[in-house]
This record gives sequence, C-alpha cells and structure tokens, in this order.
Amino acid sequence: MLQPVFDAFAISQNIKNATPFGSGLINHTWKINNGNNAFILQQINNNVFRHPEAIAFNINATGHYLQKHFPAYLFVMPVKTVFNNDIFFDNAGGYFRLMPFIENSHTIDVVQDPDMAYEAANQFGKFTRLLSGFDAGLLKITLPDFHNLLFRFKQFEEALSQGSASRIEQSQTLIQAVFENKNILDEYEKIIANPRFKIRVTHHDTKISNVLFDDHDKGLCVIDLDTLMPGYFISDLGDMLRTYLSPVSEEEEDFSKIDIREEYFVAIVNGYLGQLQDELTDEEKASFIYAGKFMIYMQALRFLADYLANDIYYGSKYQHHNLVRAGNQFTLLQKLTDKEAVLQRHVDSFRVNYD
Ligand code: GN1
Ligand code: MG
Repeated sequence: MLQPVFDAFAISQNIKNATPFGSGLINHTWKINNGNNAFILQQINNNVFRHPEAIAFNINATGHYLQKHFPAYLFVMPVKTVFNNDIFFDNAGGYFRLMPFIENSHTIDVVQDPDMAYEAANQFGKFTRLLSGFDAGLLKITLPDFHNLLFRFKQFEEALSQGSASRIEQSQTLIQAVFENKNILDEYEKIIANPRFKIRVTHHDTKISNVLFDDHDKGLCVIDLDTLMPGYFISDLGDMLRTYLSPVSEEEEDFSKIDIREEYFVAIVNGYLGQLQDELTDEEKASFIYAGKFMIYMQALRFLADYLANDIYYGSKYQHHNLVRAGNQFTLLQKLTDKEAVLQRHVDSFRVNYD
C-alpha cells in the first residue's frame, strides 16, 4: 500500500522497513528506514483534517520564519515530493507527508519524571516565545473551532438531544457533572472577550509525545504541527497540565490511580513561565490553573459527546470506552480543583522569584 508513497518522495530504494510509530488517535504514522536515512511518514486523517494543504502552509510559514529569525532552532521541515509538493495525494491511501527522522532523538509516551515535564513545558514555551513576533492571523485554520469551548459545549448539547437514548441513560452522572462545572464555560466566554488574552501561534496538542528528546532526555523541539493555529495559551499550557500531572492517562479505567502530582506541576510552572514570563500578560498568568481546567473539561465533553453519538470520532476499543475516558477526565478535573489553592502558591512563588 505504501509503495506509491515511497515513489512520490523518491525514497523507494533500499526500504528496509516501515514500522508503525507513535500512539496518536487521529493520523497513522510509520518510521521508514531507507539505507542510511530514516524518515517519519504520516497518513493524514482526511475525515478530520479536511484541508491538509492548510497544514503544509502553516508549517512552511512558521518554519521559514524560525529559520530566518532563529536559525539555531531545530525545526523539522517536511520532505518535498518529486513534484516539489509538501504532501502527496494517493487515490487509495489519501494524503501523506514525510519528515526526516532526527537522529539520536526519541519521543516519550508517558511523563515519567518531573524533568521530562520541565523539558516539554520549556519546549512548548520556547516555541510560543520564538513565534511571538509572527502574526498568528496569517495561519490557516486547519480544524475550525478545535478548542472553541462554546462549540464543544454545543456539540455536547446536540449529542444530548440526538444521541443514543440508552447511552444517555447510562451517562446521567457525567451529564450532571458537565452542568455542575459550567462555570468553566462562563470563564472561557470572559477570556475570549478580553483583549489581554492574546491570540498567539498555538500548537494545540502539547502531549509529551509531541516533543523530541535527545539521548540525555533533554528537549530538542516540538513536533506534530497539524493543529498549529491561532489560539490562546490556555490550550497549550492546559493540555500539558491535563496530560502530565496524573501518573495515569485518559485511558485508565481505575480512577483511584488518577492523581495530581505537585512536583510535576512545579516543573511545568518552571519550564513554561521560564520561557514566557515576559511574554504573558498578568491576566494570562492569573489563568494558569484555569488552563488545566479548561482543557480537562473540554476533553471530558468531547469524549462524552462522542460516547452519546456512538463513538463516531474517537472510535472505541471496548463497549463503554469513551464513557470511561470521560469519567476519567471528570475525576482528573475534580482532583485538580481540589488542589487548586496549593498549586496556585507555586505559580505565585515563581512570580515573586522571577518577575
Ligand atoms: C486526539 O490524535 P491525537 O491522539 O494526537 C485529538 C486531541 C485529543 C486527543 C485525546 C485532531 O489527538 O484533541 O486531545 O486525541 N486530536 C484531534 O487523546 O482531534
Ligand atoms: Mg496530534
């Protein structure tokens, strides 16, 4: 199936192997070995990303900006096809893109110690900082309304009125949790109406596996720029809080294992504010913990809405998979809220020390 793709990128010779790579839910990824060179090949999910050329545009625009202004920054530029395109379209397989594999780099799936959280937060913060002079309005929208919480709430309400009756019945407790936490939506409305929350170049997918690490587990750069779009810092910071603080992921079925690890929170504060203390406004800094609540709540809504709509977006590996994922996220939200006062002190003390 991949042969036409190899031909399009002129890497057919000596293909040693193409092995599935990474753990994303949306795109398919392979690592390709071709004699001396290694590549990362991705099949873009065209049901989700309707305009893959918009992704290519954004990568080129920001990539060229970074190469010009910060030549030392490692930015993974896509490999061109033999026709000088960034993306290859195959009738059978859809859209593909190829990136060089960065030697002596690796990705991590689970945040195993606070240093990793620090490195990742430092990399995402650095990315935002280096691109603060780039006009985010130039970026194309690759996924409309992706982190628009009003839209996600509306999607949930639609699922609630049109979704599977039996699933709605089974989800009563979580449906109630959606409404109990609606203040998160109210806060979001205030944020988008407030010009002190800047529209920035936003990655929108800051999970640890989207950071490249070197052999000493130092962060090298961020990858996976599919959802690079104009947005708010609460998206990037929030998804780090959502995915690095707990020792278990959104897949965990035993909710008693979900926890907020304070030392990981401190690592994120140091990594992220270490890069962005002069860039973020006071209003933005005051929403540090809110960012986590925002992303956790949105992910809970998305999993729950998908469950009610019979798993059309995320798919499921077992019967109540998306209900479990939603329950997991609501538990995480509760634990974060419970620890808010303690965590806020770490944000405040960073500011006292460095501001
Ligand atoms: C999806 O494909 P993946 O795993 O990188 C989703 C994210 C969710 C995540 C939850 C385009 O990301 O928004 O946070 O699943 N990406 C898209 O695991 O919907
Ligand atoms: Mg992704």
